[in-house]
Amino acid sequence: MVRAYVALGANLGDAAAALRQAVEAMSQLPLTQVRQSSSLYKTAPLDTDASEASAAPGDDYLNAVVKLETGLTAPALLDHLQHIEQQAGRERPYRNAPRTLDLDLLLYGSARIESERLTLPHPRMAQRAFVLVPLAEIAPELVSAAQLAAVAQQRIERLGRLAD
Ligand code: A4P
Ligand code: MG
Repeated sequence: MVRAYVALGANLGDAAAALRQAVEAMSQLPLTQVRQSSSLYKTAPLDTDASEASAAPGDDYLNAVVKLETGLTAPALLDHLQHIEQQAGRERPYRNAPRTLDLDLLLYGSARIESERLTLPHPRMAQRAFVLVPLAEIAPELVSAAQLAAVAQQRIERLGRLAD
């Protein structure tokens, strides 16, 4: 079994419900258990296309991070995460509407992968308070004080429990 961390994000529709459903869906994946979930956080939208993280227009996001134990390979886990995203996307009101759910694989054990469809660790996680703060909540040994200080200007507010 490998320990993996997944970042969840949504900023459309009932984002809290989308994140809770995603956790439930992950708990039902083959060979996989959800071991821990962070709190739910409300976060300022970031422009992730910019070379440095900067504010973007749009609604606030809800974000969280969960810890999984899985017997799936990393590519198989990514396939399943993308399938869960697609299921949530079926509620999209029109074609090409922004996605209601984003699931990013942050870490898969100590794997380092650079393939066309999967980069591990997630290449942009260190620039994002919406990843580092919830990750630090459930895995403080994985996030340094210096990393948190580097994203301290990004707005993030803890709302409460994500799941029971
Ligand atoms: N891919 C490669 N490595 C990975 C990985 N480790 N985990 C590939 C997941 N996917 C990985 O992802 C595009 C491709 O990345 C996939 O086909 C996969 O093969 P995507 O989710 O389809 O597309 P995307 O969402 O446009 O890209 P990405 O990088 O997930 O977007 P971002 O950068 O995550 O931006 N602001 C706040 N506050 N909170 C947010 O959650 N999210 C975004 C989305 C922007 N701003 C945000 C938030
Ligand atoms: Mg993504």
